[in-house]
Amino acid sequence: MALKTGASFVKLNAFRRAARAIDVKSSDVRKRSITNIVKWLLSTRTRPETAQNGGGKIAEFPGARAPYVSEMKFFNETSYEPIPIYRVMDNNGQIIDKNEEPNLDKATLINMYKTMVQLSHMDKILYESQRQGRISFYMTNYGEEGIHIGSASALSPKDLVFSQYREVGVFLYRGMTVTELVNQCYGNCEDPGKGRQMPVHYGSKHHNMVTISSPLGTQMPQAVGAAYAYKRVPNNDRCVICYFGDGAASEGDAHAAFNFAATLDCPVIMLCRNNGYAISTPTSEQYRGDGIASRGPALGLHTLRVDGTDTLAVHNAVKRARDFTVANNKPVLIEAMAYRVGHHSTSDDSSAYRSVEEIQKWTKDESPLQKFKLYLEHKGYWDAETEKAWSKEARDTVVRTMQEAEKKKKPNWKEMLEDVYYEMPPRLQKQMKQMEEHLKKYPEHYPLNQHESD
Ligand SMILES: Cc1ncc(C[n+]2csc(CCOP(=O)(O)OP(=O)(O)O)c2C)c(N)n1
Repeated sequence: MALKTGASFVKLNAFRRAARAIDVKSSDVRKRSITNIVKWLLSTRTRPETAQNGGGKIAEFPGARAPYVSEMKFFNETSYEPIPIYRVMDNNGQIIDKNEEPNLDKATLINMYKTMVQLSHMDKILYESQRQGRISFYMTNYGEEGIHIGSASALSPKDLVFSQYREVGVFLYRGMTVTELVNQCYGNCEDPGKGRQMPVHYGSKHHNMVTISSPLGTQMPQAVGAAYAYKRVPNNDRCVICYFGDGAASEGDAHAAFNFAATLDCPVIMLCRNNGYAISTPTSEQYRGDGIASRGPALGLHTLRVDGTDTLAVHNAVKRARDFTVANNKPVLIEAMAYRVGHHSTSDDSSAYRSVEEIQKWTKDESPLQKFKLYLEHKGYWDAETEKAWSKEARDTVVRTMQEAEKKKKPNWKEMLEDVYYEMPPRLQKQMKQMEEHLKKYPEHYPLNQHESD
């Protein structure tokens, strides 16, 4: 590769001339001369200015290898073409280029679509359950189902997932049940987190899904660190995928994660869900460059931008990224473009900062569910009858699960002080004792009958 550069061409010619001269020398002199020439050939970064390449000179500073120019020119976001958006289907679910249609069997395609529908029913019912005061908080995923299912279907179950909070479809596709997810939202005694986290902060060791952290960006350097650990395992065949939003990409941790991933050559897919908003901050106020994707090449990341409303395109992108990252131990950045159709969360009212027309524009033609359904219909795998039957079953599952979750007791209050230390330190034991006495004294103020007891 080094021989492609201008500096190396000059060296190569000089080497040829020297080699001809050496031919006529004694064997001792010849050996010394060859050693010196090889050393010189390998010393590519010793002088800033090294060679002539056409008319311009190539600078070889330790920090940059680039041509010298005498015309001053600043570079900005308009100096480059925008990174194009890869897609496979049009808005009617028709394949644009047959060569790009993924080779997925009927059962897999139907399972993908069913999971998307299940997810949207779960969103609808849990959102309403928060409005009715049954759970404390919820976040919907409308408009981003294609990113969840397209990516999850391209991964191996053994790959490790770090998510933000708006990727529950990935949990569903990897086999977490609606019951497990609803138990977490209700914080009941079957929630593995024992009710200590806010709703939607899922995690599952069994499914290789790291528990979600609220502070934005937390998962990003962690994901890179995990990928670095995988790379050190001989014959590694696993990768890490890290989901994050366009808002989270503005955190300092995002930059640290990208740079570590590139410089440490980590098998990690950094997947940005660019849904246009970070709560009320539109992307026009979030960044001035060409989205998140443009940061990839700048930092040495293999980068692709994909239509996140096209489930097949996301599938292809993540599959190719996975193959690449595992084979080469190099990170990939994928920016999946979509639109956050719902409010940010149950604590938000997006009508304060965007118009109904804007939302309609994205729900009308760009629904990932609709596009995928049309694709399945064209293939003869789905019709109005199957849609109706599955929609009912998916809805009933959530309603039934919610009713069961509600009846389950909350964890024993003592759990709030457990699980941090292997042996509870004296100060926590003291707090536990004080709380016990307090509850004995004022039982009428605490709904203890709703919690599990000792
Ligand atoms: C460090 C930190 N700062 C601020 C917040 C508050 N916060 C929660 S979600 C959010 C928006 C994140 O937007 P984005 O990453 O684009 O994801 P999206 O919600 O759009 O899926 C903000 C600012 C936080 N949780 N953590």
